[in-house]
Amino acid sequence: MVVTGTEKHRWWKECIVYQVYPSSFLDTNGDGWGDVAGITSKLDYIKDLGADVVWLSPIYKSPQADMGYDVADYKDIDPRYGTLADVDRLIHELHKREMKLIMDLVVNHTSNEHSWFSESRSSLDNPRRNWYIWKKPRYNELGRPEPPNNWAQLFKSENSAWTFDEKTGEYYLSLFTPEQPDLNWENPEVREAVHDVMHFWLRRGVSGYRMDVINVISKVQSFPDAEVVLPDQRWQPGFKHFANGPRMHEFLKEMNREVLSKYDALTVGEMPWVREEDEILKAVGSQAGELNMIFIFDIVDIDTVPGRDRFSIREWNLKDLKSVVHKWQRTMAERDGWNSLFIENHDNPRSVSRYVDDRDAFRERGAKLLALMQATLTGTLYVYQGEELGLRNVPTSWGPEEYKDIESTNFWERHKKLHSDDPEKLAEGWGAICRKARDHSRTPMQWTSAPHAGFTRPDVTPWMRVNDDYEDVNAEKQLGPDDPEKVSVWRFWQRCLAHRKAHRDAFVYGDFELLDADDDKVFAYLKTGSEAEAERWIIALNWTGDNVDWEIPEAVQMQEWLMDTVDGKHDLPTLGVIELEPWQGLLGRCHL
Ligand code: ISL
Ligand code: CA
Repeated sequence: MVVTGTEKHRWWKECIVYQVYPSSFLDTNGDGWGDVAGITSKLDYIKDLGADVVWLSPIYKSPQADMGYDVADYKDIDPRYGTLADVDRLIHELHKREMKLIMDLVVNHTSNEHSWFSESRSSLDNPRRNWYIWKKPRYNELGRPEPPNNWAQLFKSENSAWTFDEKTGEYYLSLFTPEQPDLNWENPEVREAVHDVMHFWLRRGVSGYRMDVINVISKVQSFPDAEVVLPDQRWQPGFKHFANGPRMHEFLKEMNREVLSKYDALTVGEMPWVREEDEILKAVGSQAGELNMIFIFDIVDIDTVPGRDRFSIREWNLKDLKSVVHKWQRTMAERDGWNSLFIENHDNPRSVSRYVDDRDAFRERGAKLLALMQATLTGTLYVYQGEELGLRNVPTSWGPEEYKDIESTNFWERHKKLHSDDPEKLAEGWGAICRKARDHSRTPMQWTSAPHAGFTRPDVTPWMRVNDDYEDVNAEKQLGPDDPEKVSVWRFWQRCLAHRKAHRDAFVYGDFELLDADDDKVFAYLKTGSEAEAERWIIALNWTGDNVDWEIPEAVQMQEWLMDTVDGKHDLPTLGVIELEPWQGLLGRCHL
């Protein structure tokens, strides 16, 4: 059953969201950091691609312990990115282009340099003491103070998730890093302060929020010890006691009632560490009164060992991917929910390196294959900066000093300590960083073949090194004249997005039918609209580097093939077997 009626057509379902990672987008004042003015100067680039909403990773005042996901003032902009006036100008320029801005709402925690936390930690009886989660120590047999439970810190698992504060002799909860103290959402004053921040930006012209780890705002209040699942470690993953906790839905409903219901806003909640359908539908069901949609991690966690951290490696195959896509395309349709579609963001390696083959011979076809899949699935589509160019991971030749992300540096420091005498184990850990570090998607955007890819001035050193392939892989090269014999990744993305919009009934809203779930080489599916003159489309993706014979299902009445990840014109059969080239993806129109 596909969602029908007035609920069906909403702007936040049909829009294409382009995620900008501000520090790496474009530096216009020569300090080596991307800035808001740089984003404003590139709005036509984003608009011409076919995107209509820009999601900014945090630009608020921040000491940058976690690249701005540690906010020190929710109502002001960090000077490295510019000023509030720059944001007002960005909003104005977006609106002029009938585009919208959504901000990154990071309210599970603040920076330890936020004035709220400075006050809270100043004394046991400070009025803001209860804005954060403070606990008395437990004492061990030697009478030494210890953290109140055994939860591991998410970005440094050899440490406790609790940080001891000498001044008041108590611990505060800091799930991610000590510089990111968790707010106490049990306290209505905290929730009110968050609602006030949300109103502030919505009144300023922002059109919604991506909500950072919004599913960990409610913790089990007894703060119990986590089950020991890593016997060789002192601290244990505590997800069971804070992911989708007891009052999360209550807090989200209150947020919707107090703020979001007063605006026509796009809301997408980031919900790592949750898999259960029922739990997810409680947040995104159209009648839930919570969020429009969430980021589900089944695709970006496909190569991670369940329950382990990002640097654990699980080998995956095409059938895994097909079943995940099938599951959520069907579930959201049948249970009146709504999907977000993404396979790349600032927390993940580049999709062309992760899911297809980024070697020169195949990089462009692979990137186009990923574009064709995403642009034809039901849900709201998110494109991450550089994904539209087919940017790849940094080369394995780069040394550890090029990796800037706290999660990568913490992991590598620990891995070296644990395995410095075991070259094989050491190499395994380094291999995990080369495959999955968040840094891969944080290198500066590649605009031109000029020094630093035109991200900053030639005489300036960017905060992070530009990928070595920028002379070949950059926007300027891909925006050249439209050559049917050599369609760039950017051009192909532009066509996919135009097609998605022109046929939204089938692509944005349509019914998904998987063809041949057991085929481990070709990912083929049908998309069918539900309106009058509904259309049916077939998508066939050769997810291998080999030639593969693929038979068009008899039941499918082909009309014509319209898009092809392989350049040039081919008279492809509309009946029987097609020999698909490596990474060849096709989009065809069928009779109903
Ligand atoms: O990198 C991860 C842990 O392996 C991701 O799971 C990530 O930490 C998680 O999805 C939460 O991400 C969000 O919150 C973090 C911040 O570092 C990420 O950049 C943000 O997207 C803490 O604010
Ligand atoms: Ca700058």
